[in-house]
Formats: sequence, structure tokens, C-alpha cells
Amino acid sequence: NTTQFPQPKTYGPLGSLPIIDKDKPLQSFMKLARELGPIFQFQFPGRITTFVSSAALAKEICDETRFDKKVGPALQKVRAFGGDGLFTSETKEPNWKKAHNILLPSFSQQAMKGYHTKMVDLATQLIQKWARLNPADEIDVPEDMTRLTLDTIGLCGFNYRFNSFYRETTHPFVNSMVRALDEAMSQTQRLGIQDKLMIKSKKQFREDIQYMFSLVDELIAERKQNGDHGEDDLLSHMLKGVDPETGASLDDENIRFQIITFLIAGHETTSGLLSFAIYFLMNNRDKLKKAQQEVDEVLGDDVPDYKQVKKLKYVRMVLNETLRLWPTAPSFSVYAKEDTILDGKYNVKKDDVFSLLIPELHRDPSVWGDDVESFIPERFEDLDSIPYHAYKPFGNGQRACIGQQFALHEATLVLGMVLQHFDLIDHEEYQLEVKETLTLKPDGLTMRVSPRKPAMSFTVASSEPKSPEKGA
Ligand code: FDE
Repeated sequence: NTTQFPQPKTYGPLGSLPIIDKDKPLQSFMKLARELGPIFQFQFPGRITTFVSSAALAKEICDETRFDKKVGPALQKVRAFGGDGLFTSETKEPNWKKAHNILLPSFSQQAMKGYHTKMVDLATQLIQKWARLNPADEIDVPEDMTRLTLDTIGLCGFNYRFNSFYRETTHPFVNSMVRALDEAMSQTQRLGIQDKLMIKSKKQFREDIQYMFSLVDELIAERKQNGDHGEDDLLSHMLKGVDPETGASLDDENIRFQIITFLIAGHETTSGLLSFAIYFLMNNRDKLKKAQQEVDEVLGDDVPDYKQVKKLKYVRMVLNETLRLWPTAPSFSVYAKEDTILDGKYNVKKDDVFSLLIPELHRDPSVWGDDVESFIPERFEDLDSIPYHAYKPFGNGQRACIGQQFALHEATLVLGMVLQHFDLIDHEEYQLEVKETLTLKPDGLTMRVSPRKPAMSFTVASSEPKSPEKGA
């Protein structure tokens, strides 16, 4: 039997592309899922993807014996600067497994203890910046969160300080990265002939990639030259690590791709997460109060240590619920390894591609109930009660996010400290607009803060450099 997948209207060689909002493709697909149901086929120019958005179907395409990660057209374009780094490599490329094995220990719980002090350093820079604002000053939330997360992955990963809080505008690396990501996304939406005409964008693309390579290559060269001074960061693991399976280590070109990969993956997604969390808390004052109570009990006036962050259970639940409603990496794709049958009725051919619409999966009423749009962190009180395939903000299986613990520790620390120090003021009655790049962000979210503690009452001793001795 051959049950057909539902499908929207098509327009000749353009397929169904004309019905998609170019600036908000993901939100267009979410809308289609609501019209056509939890599985539908979509005709792009020259290729077909089947979108999936129920827990039952997610369970099937997350079965790694039958499906494997697909590096789709967008990720293909990102390979121009991500190369065969973890995020953009095929599972069967030798460098995927090798780098996965070498880098896994860098993201263990044990490793997080080592990153904690550095994370506090940057969280403190954010708190101090906000503490010094005048009451009427407005904060561009995604912008400051991006400063924070970029600097955090830079410092924990490569002992490099982007010093974004000391800059009026974003670091040139970020400009290049954002422009290159944007161009990669746009290239996938252009038709062949259109794309050939974009000579200027292509030149910019090449220049941006060259700039990213040169900054990163310098970082690698510097570390090699100066030798190791006991740094225990990602870069030192990349340079020294050997794959326990094969005894092989990473070559310089792959290290370059990994660094760029971590800079991209480690900052866009986490800054979006923190920004959405602030949005949800501002709009759910009772949850905000509850989180603040926990923070006051657990942290008091302390600069959080590693163990205290682990005790911020409700803050962690706030982040989980934020990732349910707006998972900042909102979809991933798989291909069928062999012919198979889906849901007992759909014939699937080898290499057929499926994309999971994570925000829709996270709104499956059979799992989450009828109030799927409500922000209720209490859903995550007991993690074991959540069906494994109903919640996928960090992807699936062996190709799931290697940075999950890193991102959650960082975000819990930062949100905890923000709540410890400030009341959040929604001065404009912000209406949510979700902006789409490779990731999601609340577009144009601003707020004001009012300090909950007398100015400068918090200790910054652990991160402030000691002033030099007089006469020394
Ligand atoms: C990954 C990831 C994923 C999957 C994708 C696919 O499948 O395609 C997801 C979904 C994610 N990731 C998500 C997320 C969220 C957040 C917040 C994050 N994420 C964060 C982070 C940080 C860092 C550092 C990272 N992240 C990283 C990463 C990597 C490297 C990857 C790849 C892996 C493999 O091996 O493949 C990912 N991430 Fe994430």
C-alpha cells in the first residue's frame, strides 16, 4: 500500500516555495503543520522534504538504526566555513567520529567545573554593565546576551577575549560570521541563475570567510608557538587529544573548522535561549517571582559557585520550558538509511529526507496537554515523566548537541545572576516577534532593569584583576 503524504499547493518548478515567508520559513512550516497535520511533504525547487511534528513520528525518525543526520542544503553552504567540523559533517566522514571522541570529555560535567570561573567572569561583566545604567536606559536584550555568550565560548573554548562588553558595536568576527551565515541561508533560497548573479554578495562571502579563517588560524598558531601554560580549554583538547578508538589526532585544518563551529553553535543558540527566557519571565510575573525566591534562597548575596548553580532547579526548569516553546535551534533533518515504513503506512525510500519541526513537536497536545502555549516551568519538575521523543531542543542520539551541559550551565548561571540583581521591566509592553536566522531570537526585545541590591554591593573579587602594589 502507498498512502500519500498531505502536500500544499505547488507552482510548477518553484514547487511550494511561493507560499513560504522568505524571512520566516520556519514559522511558515509551523503554520502548514497546523493546517496539514503532523506529517506533510514539501516540494522545494529540485528536492522534497517531509516535515514531521508529532511525538509518535519523532520517535520513528529518531530511530538511529533506520535514520541518520542529513547535512541539508543550508548546512552544505555553511560547510564553506564550518568544513567537516562536528556540526556540518556527515556521520560517515572520518573526522566526525574522531572529533566526537576527542571532544566529548571537554563537555563532561567534570569539565564544566573548570569553565565555571570563566563563565562567572563574563556574567559579572554583564551584571556590572546593567548595574551602571541609568533608570531610563533601555537594554537591547539579544544584543547583550550575544556579547555574553560569544565571550563565554571564546574564553572557555580558546582562552580568547572578544571583550564585547568593551565595544560599542559587535566584534568584527561576529559581523563576518552573521553575514556569512545569512549569505549561506540566502544561497539556498536562490535559484541557480539568480545565485550566479550575486557577484557582490559572493565577494563579501569570500572575504568574511577569509577573515574568520585568519583570526582562528592566528589563535592556533599562537597557542602552538607559546606552548601550553596549563590551559584546560577546548583548544588544548583539540591540539593534544587522541581518539581512543584509533589513536589519531585532529589536523590543523579540522581544528580551524571545529573552532569556527563552536563559536557559531555556542553563541547564537544560547543567547537566543537567554533572551526568550527573559521575555517569558517578564510576561509571567508569578513565575518570575518564584524564580527570584529560589535565587535569593540559594545564592543570597554570593557570587555563585558551581554547586550553587546546580541547586537552581527552578531556574533550570524555566530554561527547559523556554526551550520547549522556542527551541533556538528549531529543526534538524535525517535521511533514511534503507527503504522502510513509517507509522505503519507510509512507504519510505532509502535517502528520503525528513525534517523535524521542533517547536511543533513541543506543542503536541497528546504529550503536553491543551495548554501548550502557556509558559509553565512546572512541567519539568520530574524530567522522567517527559517522553524521551517528545522533547528535542538539543537534537537526537549521537548527533545531538555536544554543548548541552555547557549551554545549560552557562544559561542557569547567567539567568540566576540577572534575577539576583535586577527586577525586569517590560517598559514597552513588548509583543513577541520571532526573528529567524540559522537560529531563533525575540526580535527587538528591549527592557529596563531596576537594581534589587544597593549599587556595588556584590563581590567581584574572583574576577576583578588585582591592582598592582604601590611602588612595584
Ligand atoms: C548540535 C546541536 C543540535 C543538533 C543539530 C542537528 O542534528 O542537525 C541541536 C538541535 C543543538 N545543537 C541545539 C542547541 C541548543 C543550544 C542552546 C545549543 N545547541 C548550544 C550549544 C553550545 C555549543 C558549544 C553547541 N551547542 C555545540 C554543538 C555542536 C558541536 C553540535 C554538533 C554535534 C555533532 O556531533 O553533530 C551541536 N551543538 Fe548545540
